[in-house]
Amino acid sequence: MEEAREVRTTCPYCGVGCGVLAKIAADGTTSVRGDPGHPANFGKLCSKGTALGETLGPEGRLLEPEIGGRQAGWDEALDLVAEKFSRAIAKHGPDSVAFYVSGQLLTEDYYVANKLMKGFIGSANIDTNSRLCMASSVAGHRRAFGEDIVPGVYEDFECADLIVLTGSNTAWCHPVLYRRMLAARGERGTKIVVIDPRRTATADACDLHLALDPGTDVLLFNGLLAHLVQSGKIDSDFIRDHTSGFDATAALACADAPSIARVAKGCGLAAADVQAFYDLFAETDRTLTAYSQGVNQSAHGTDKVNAIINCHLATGRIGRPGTGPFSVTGQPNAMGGREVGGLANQLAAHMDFADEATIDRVSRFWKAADIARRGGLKAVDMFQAVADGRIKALWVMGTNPAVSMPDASRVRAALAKCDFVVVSDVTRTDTTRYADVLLPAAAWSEKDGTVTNSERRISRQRPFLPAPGEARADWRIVCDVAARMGFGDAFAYQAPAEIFREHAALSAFENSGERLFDLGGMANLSDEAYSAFAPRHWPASERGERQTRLFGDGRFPTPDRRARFVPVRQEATAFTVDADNPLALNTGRLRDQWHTMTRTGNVPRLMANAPEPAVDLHPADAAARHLKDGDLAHLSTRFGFVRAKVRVSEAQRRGQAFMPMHWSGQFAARAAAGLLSSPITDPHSGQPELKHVPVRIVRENTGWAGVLITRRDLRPTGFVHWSRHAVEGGWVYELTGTEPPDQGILLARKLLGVRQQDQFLEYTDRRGLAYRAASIDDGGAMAEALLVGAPEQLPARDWLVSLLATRQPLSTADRHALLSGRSPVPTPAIGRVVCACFHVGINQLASAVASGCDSLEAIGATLRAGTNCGSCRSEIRAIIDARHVQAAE
Ligand SMILES: Nc1nc2c(c(=O)[nH]1)N[C@H]1C(S)=C(S)[C@@H](COP(=O)(O)OP(=O)(O)OC[C@H]3O[C@@H](n4cnc5c(=O)[nH]c(N)nc54)[C@H](O)[C@@H]3O)O[C@H]1N2
Ligand SMILES: Nc1nc2c(c(=O)[nH]1)N[C@H]1C(S)=C(S)[C@@H](COP(=O)(O)OP(=O)(O)OC[C@H]3O[C@@H](n4cnc5c(=O)[nH]c(N)nc54)[C@H](O)[C@@H]3O)O[C@H]1N2
Ligand code: SF4
Ligand SMILES: [Mo]
Repeated sequence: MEEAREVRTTCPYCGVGCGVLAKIAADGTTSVRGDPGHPANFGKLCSKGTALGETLGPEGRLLEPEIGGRQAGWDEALDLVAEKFSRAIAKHGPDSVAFYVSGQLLTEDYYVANKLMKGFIGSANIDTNSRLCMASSVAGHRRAFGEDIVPGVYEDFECADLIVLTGSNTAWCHPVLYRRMLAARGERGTKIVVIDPRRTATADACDLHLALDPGTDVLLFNGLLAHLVQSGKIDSDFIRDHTSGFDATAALACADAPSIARVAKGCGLAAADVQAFYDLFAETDRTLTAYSQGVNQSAHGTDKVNAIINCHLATGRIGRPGTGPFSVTGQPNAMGGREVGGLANQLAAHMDFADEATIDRVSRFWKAADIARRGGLKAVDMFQAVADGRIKALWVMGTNPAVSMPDASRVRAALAKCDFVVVSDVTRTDTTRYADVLLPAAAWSEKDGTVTNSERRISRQRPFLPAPGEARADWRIVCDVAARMGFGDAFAYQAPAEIFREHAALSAFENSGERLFDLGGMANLSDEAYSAFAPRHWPASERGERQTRLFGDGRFPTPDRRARFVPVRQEATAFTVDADNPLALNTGRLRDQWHTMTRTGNVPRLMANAPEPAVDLHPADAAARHLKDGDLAHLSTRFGFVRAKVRVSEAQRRGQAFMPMHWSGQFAARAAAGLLSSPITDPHSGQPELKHVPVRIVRENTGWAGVLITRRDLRPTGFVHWSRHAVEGGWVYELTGTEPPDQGILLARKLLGVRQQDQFLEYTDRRGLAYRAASIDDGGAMAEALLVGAPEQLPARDWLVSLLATRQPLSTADRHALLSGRSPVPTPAIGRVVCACFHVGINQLASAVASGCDSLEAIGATLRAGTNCGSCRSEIRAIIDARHVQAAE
């Protein structure tokens, strides 16, 4: 038998980039834990990272290439891809083809895809889902610093005295970094200000929450700059010695935001709160401003970024411990993608198309005769070009644009129309439906390469399982196609280490310090050293300079070495609410889900906290629409419509709604936020305004509700609304319709898969308004149950789940109970799961609080809830606080 072994790798989810130890036991079972030696997380993992071990099974994986839906061998599939791309290029030119790639590819995958498109196909039509994610930060950095640089490191969160989190739900989206800042706050009393229209879990634990009106960040930060100028809190020496453009920028800020009263009015905030924020900022030297999609995903995201950076430059708070603007990156390798030049307007290794000498440099390095000479199409424009037939062949890798692109119905129509679509993925998705050729990619546990996290730290992802079936690494697939297109010499890599060395060498090529992105010191890394590679920051140049925090010397990678102030003014969001679409729809993330749920959606404990697609509404907005918690709503914007359940929430401001971005057609009938989102983009970055679109929300008058619990993996059709969530041993399908109940019953019954040998129990009430059925397998255990009736008649899902999970023969009492639709002994349901790590429900927490647990520590000691990743701690605290309020009343 094999020995147990433990492999050091990196989490494939967010940009925190936590180290993971994957253990393969002697019997072949795998488990994961945080890597105590990794400097991003020191052993901690969040709920998603903790559940990685549950995403490794072969279920649902693509195992073989497919051509037009039939299985094919690799040679046939690769030949066809190469032929179709070559033919389109020969006939219509290089700009008739495109790659749409992902910040979840490894640097080595990304490097070869970029090299193939820009260097050898000769078009810059390679763009990435980072366009929807980090493009505004990239553009803002380049305007201010001359290069796409995040100056800070994670320790800055620990040695800051004030952390401003704007447009970032850090508690849910970068949980381990959030825990690090809270731990440090416990020691040094760091103040935290959260700027977010919603009262998020992040806002729950802050000192000051500014629930600004959507899209008004520029005004708020212009007001801050004006306040700093007016109160003499600027660092004149720093401005004089290290920056340019201050006067014009300050003048515009003062004109845009002449007084705190004007800012407060324009942002929808209380003047006292604005004043408090400005005073805190003005008085605190060690101030860090971290931002994410509330800033980037905006029609003015680049201006938002520069408005923030302006305030840091004005106070000289950059490049020193605990200071600086800090763009927290989303995907595990958003940074790596930016480094290789995977955005259509970049060329490679932080070089762009601005001058011939640069293009010539990259061309000589790659020995590429036909290098692209100008930028290519950015994501939204790329899909437009697919729609209008300019792009004849498209290759999508590691992203799910049919769900995640704004105006997703148009994107779907474009994919359907495109002559030739290739999709590389690990599983079937809404996008793979449009694939002419489907290529099975190796997944996280099988992949070998590097990723860069938010703090410019490169870590290794190492394989610890063999790829199932015929799945192959993305870099190899790209190289195999390149070879078939006639570029074999330039893509003759045998291993990712070779690609990494070349990438490092390119970053150092003819670079005597003009480009800070320099990995020259790693250009000669041996295979052994690559294999053993420990996490490290860049730059890491050949000259041996090792820097962690950047810009400490006050020198910036602009031609005059000065940072640039960028004058910006507040502009309106692309669309404003009106009588037709009276609410502002905001979209974003949930704690336990990752994007389009292709991995996290299959893990029961990650589905438990928010099992159904829902839209959050302020109580008054819900009441005005006669909507209560759990009702089905119809949401429509000028781009499309979806349906989702209503969640009434005090965390929403009036007039605003929030919908998670996660639900695809694999998990619900029609609940993808992308169908509603606006494709209007920022003029500088091309990033769409995913955080704001006017929406109309009305009640859907449902006639019936049903729940199907089953071992089978189904995609229901014909229902007005359905959604499903993974549970122990199978799936729960929530069904709803607008038909009368008897028709609903007929429709729902079609889902029942009764095998001959199964026993089948069935009950219809006299009036035909309720229906219950269960099928019992050969061993007497419940294989499936369907219950239809009025929503309040349906039993607690926990009970049904426990019946499915046991796989034990059903007792007579259980059978009766199933037919009567009521649990036999009313077992106290644990309720909605709050702590995903230890599966602790809200009812358990409430009763623990009622019986005296009045602190997080006491809850942790009793139920373990909140003691692992900690991302549920704010919710637990809210339950404790609610009890205190009750007690006081
Ligand atoms: N659990 C989980 N974590 C993730 C991911 C995931 O899918 N799930 N994805 C990863 C990725 S790729 C990314 S990009 C990051 C995203 O991480 P975040 O940006 O933190 O997450 P979001 O929920 O998209 O949006 C953040 C907040 O912006 C707020 N916001 C909306 N409009 C405005 C505005 O006009 N101004 C301001 N100041 N705020 C506004 C929203 O209310 C929301 O709370 O998360 C990463 N981490
Ligand atoms: N409305 C709205 N839309 C949004 C956002 C929002 O906030 N609101 N956020 C945007 C942001 S910031 C982002 S980053 C995007 C994310 O959107 P997507 O990138 O579309 O989301 P994922 O579900 O992460 O898609 C990754 C795909 O790659 C597959 N995959 C996983 N590993 C591998 C691999 O190793 N190789 C290959 N070839 N495939 C792999 C997965 O199965 C999955 O299908 O969504 C954007 N869209
Ligand atoms: S915070 Fe969570 S999702 Fe992000 S890298 Fe760490 S474990 Fe993975
Ligand atoms: Mo992202």
